[in-house]
Amino acid sequence: MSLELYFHPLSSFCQKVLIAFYENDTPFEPRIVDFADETSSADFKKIWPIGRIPVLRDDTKDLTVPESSIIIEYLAQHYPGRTQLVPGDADLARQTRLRDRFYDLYVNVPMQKVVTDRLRPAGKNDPRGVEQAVALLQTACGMIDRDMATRTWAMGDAFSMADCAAAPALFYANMVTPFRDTHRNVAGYLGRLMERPSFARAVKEARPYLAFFPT
Ligand SMILES: N[C@@H](CCC(=O)N[C@@H](CS)C(=O)NCC(=O)O)C(=O)O
Repeated sequence: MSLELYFHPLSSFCQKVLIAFYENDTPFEPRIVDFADETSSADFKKIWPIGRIPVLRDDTKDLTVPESSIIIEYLAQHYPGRTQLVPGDADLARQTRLRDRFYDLYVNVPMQKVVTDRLRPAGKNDPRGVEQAVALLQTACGMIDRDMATRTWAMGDAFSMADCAAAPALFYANMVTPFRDTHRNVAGYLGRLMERPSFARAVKEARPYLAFFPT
């Protein structure tokens, strides 16, 4: 097997990449990284000292590819399939990347801020940071709600890398600050994402670990 994916099923950025793999039935060897396990964590940091998952290893090219968006770009370029994750048209590709960045930076990252704050030891919380993260999430949800009033997927009719980014980010954001009653179009979009077989599979695989998600 030439592709190895270092990941954890519960991680939102890893699910983003899993969706891309599942969209095109791209085979890979799963390598679960358990940060709670010292050996697993130390072994992973030998591959990517930054210590963030997901990371892809492509042995045929002797390449280590970190960062979820870069991994998806890599798959789109070297292992293309029926779902074109990044459009061939340069303008559409740029817009897809913008939406991918948007979901990562303004939904996924603030969602993680809220979640990881819940895991901090007593006295080490960052209430101001959490407040800012929730405000950013609200702003982002308002923008997505307007955008998704007329769209099926983030880029319109075609499923793309932007939807890979959106799915887990919105899934967990909805657990942190539910938007069913406040942002109907976002809720509708999340519903469609949940029904997409690639994301449904990623969520199913995460279920055994969801008990570790701090509520
Ligand atoms: N920009 C990175 C973010 C990856 C990221 O934050 N991964 C989280 C899991 S969802 C992680 O590895 N956290 C471990 C840590 O922060 O120690 C990407 O897009 O891949």
